[in-house]
Amino acid sequence: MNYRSDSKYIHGRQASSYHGSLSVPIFQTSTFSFPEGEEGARRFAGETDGYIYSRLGNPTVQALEDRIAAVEGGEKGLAFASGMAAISAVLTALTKTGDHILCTNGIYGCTYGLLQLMEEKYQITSSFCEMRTAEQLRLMIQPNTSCLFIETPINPTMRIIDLEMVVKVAKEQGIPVVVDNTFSSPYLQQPLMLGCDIVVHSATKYLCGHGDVVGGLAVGKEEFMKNLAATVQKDIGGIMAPFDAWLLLRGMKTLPVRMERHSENAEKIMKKLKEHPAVNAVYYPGDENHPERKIIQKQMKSGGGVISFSIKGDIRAVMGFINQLKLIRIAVSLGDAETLIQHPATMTHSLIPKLERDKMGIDESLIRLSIGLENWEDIWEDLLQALHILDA
Ligand code: LCS
Repeated sequence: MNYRSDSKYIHGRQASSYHGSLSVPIFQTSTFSFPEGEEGARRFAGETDGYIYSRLGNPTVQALEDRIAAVEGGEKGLAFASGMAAISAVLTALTKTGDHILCTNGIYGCTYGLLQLMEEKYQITSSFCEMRTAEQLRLMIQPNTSCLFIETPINPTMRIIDLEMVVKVAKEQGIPVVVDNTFSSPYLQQPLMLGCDIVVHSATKYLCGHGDVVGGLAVGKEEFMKNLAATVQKDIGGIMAPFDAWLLLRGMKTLPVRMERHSENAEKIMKKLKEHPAVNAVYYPGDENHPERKIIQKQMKSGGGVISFSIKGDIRAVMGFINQLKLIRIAVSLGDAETLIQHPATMTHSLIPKLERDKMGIDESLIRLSIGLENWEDIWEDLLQALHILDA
């Protein structure tokens, strides 16, 4: 059945056939017994299908892998222990010593850390590009560039990259495009449908939605993903546990309704923040004055739940402000039912040297807010009472 997109979050490709169980059962098992030795040998040789050992595959995890592939519009999904496990597996599969990775000018702090590690250990270099125009992108591609790594919206500056433009340039040169789709979720943006090659997710965020799982997902072409599963994933082993896969299957059923509410709430809060005298600037894809508004209208369904903003004042003012919040929790991560606030320069992106951070547009006055599912007026009232201390 070719379901409409919202239904795919609930009814994925693999209908549960386990005694009619509505939810996919949790196969909490490390291994699978073979009916006879010869069958074990056949499974290892890849001659017959069937599970062997949960690092190589597990029915609950596979149901999630099928579900994410269906909602991203890709051929095959794979689940990992974390978003970083997914990103490191994909980048390991795409590179060899001496290669180069070209990234957006702004990536999550630990992705930056991974790129540093790859350079130190395997001489795989990386550089950052604004990617505002095709010409700019072409100039930054080197003969040894083995992939493009794109965050859009970029964490935490909320700048947007034109995926259609990136795909056009990448195809001219035969370079695969990897998109970290964490901030949008497949509900707001589907990079594979725009011609990108691989999508990665920190499933910890919107896909889970309830702040109770750390997980990662990747989706791409069948051949590439099968090869990745049989090599990097199998041998490095950063796999997802069956219970986490079950929680993610559950969380994803409500992703479309949650994303609608996150976006609605965020749009209202964005407008209020923009009017407040203690706020310097607001960065949100749902803002009609966002510098990449045209691209947003082309590739995103709505602005999503993350707003970044800067306040008037130094780091002491920032800390004073966030310490004053009551409903809003000071925590990294995003995409949860609870509204969360964090300070990128000293938290999620503190690993990036200050000079680089400045180039990415992350200064000390920047604050990132992940708008939750509460009543928006409660969120705003909390922000407002804390912003008052800046006026004082
Ligand atoms: N990609 C993006 C865009 C992220 O924001 C994160 C985590 C990751 C990948 C890594 O995923 P994980 O391994 O944590 O599942 N971002 C975080 C953040 O902004 N606050 O806390 C974690």
